[in-house]
Amino acid sequence: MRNAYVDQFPTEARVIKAAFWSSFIALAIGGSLGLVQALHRTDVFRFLESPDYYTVLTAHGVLLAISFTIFFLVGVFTWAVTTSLDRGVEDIRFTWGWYAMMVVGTVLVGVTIFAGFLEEPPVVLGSELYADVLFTFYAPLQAHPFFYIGLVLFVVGSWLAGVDWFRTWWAWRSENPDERIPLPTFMVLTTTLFWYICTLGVALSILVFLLPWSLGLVDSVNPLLTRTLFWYFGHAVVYFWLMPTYILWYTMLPKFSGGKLFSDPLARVVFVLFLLLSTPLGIHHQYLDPGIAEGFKFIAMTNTMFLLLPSLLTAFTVVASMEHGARQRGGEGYVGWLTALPWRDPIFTGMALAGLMFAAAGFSGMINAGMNINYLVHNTWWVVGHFHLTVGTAVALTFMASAYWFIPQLTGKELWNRSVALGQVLLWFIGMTFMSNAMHRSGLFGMPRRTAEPQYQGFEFEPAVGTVGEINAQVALGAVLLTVSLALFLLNMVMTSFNETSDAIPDNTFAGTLSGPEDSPAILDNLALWTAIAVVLVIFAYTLPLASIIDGSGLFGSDIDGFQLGIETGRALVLESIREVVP
Ligand code: HAS
Ligand code: CU
Repeated sequence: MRNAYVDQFPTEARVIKAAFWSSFIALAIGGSLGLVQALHRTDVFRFLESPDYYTVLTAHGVLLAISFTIFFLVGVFTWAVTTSLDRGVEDIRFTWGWYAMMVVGTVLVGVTIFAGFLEEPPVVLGSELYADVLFTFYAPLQAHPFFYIGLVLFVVGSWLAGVDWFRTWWAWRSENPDERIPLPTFMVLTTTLFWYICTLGVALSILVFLLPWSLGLVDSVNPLLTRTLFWYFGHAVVYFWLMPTYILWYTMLPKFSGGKLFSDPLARVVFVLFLLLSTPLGIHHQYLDPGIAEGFKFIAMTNTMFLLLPSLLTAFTVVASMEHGARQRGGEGYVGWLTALPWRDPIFTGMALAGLMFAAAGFSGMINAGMNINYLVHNTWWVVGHFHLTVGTAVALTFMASAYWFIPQLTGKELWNRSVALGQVLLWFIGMTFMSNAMHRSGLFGMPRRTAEPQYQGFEFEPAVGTVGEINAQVALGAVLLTVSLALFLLNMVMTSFNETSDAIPDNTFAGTLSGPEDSPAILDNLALWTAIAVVLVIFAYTLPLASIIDGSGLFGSDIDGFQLGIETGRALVLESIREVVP
């Protein structure tokens, strides 16, 4: 008898499938735009006017970093909760409701951004419809109100999704009062809790400042305040993308490796640490911002270094679980076991390569996080290299690899072509190796990010090894390989949906554990306690910086010129110091 997800939960499977397809559409459009901009700024092939570059970059960032990731993860979370509690959602209409809200939000944001390509964007609500504010959308850049309204709908939709997962768990708990929270649900709930904490910042920023400002209700805003509120959310959001990846690495990858999860208690500790520390460190994105005292930046750096711990624990636990799998499959030796892993399986290989790249990404993250060394890499292509390894590979490649498992679970149809899938994940790994390596290298030599014309001010970027031409060629080559990989992924998804229903779909089960929940101290499941501590940490980390920003230039500030001047001066100083290093 078949025991795929769709057989257990046919109605939930439909919502999850819809969320996945929304995510794939965002991936298709956002990914294609990535190729356009890589070729444009490396000067390999240009068909855009340079101002349109920023519209493309905004669409690329928003569609991939916000829509692709979050649509996919709400699907993963719904699957994880319902499967591990073995019960459906409380009210499927509510589930469709939050999904629909997220779709309407995305469409509104998308239409607003894409209207920017028109010669004369239509005037709606008294202003031109466009939004080339990039995915970080803080002031002084301003978008059309629709952009902000769309974002609000999307975020509120995700909040309601959280309510849905909590309701399912509450219902389960009332019937199973003495049982431990199953690990996958525990992971979803802790993640949802920090998502609530961090999105408060962005909600405040949009509803109190950016939206009224773009509607013309207030004349000015305090750019540093909106930046700080954005980064209050903007670091935690990266862990919102990462946690579904970790859920898959902890609860599925050991099984795909042929083994069991090394430790359930350690996994719980990791997720508690993310709940505690994901938010009070956003200022590490603002080391170069004038107007925030060094001491606050130092606190953010310290918290960031502490937050390396759960990822290092993850590296240990997940690799130990893989090793256990390999040894079950007959693997031997200190490293020889690696060859016993199922490398022909695209699901396993995609996730393992994503993990491997994340190890490199962790190192570039540690460099970003150092206050002093950040001055060298901030606002350069290094950072872009960093996040293409993190969200662009650890997360995106894990999602794609897992889709090869999920789509059969959700449709009851077998994957169209496993060899194409294997080629696809390998191609992503190779393409990203070229692209991100070249980005990191050029970033070290001051190659700026977020510009269509990297050679501005006549500044020449000469890497220590190789030439700018060679770096550009590697980025362009990488981008082409990634695009081919993306096309192969989408092809496999589309063709799978045309397949016949099959009886050969594996059962919908999680990996077993070597050390299970019975070994976890009960206090780990005390969500109220951890949430309270998380809130206290946020209050400690943010009250004084926010108070001093408001004190310095007002709640609705008017000192935009001063802020711009600060940024310009900072940039000039950095360029000067780079010139000293690179004669
Ligand atoms: Fe970051 C900038 C610091 C992780 C995303 N980051 C960004 C931006 C993005 C981003 C999008 O401190 C740019 C934002 C913008 O537009 O300006 N980041 C860190 C640190 C970590 C980190 C310390 N980042 C992420 C993750 C992201 C992400 C995760 C997305 C998903 N990042 C920064 C800083 C900046 C920054 C500064 C600002 C830079 C600036 O100046 O603008 C850490 O969380 C990383 C910890 C990771 C590890 C690695 C552990 C290894 C594991 C692999 C296990 C292996 C397996 C497979 C499973 C310590 C878990 C083994 C395979 C076998 C075959 C055996
Ligand atoms: Cu960060």
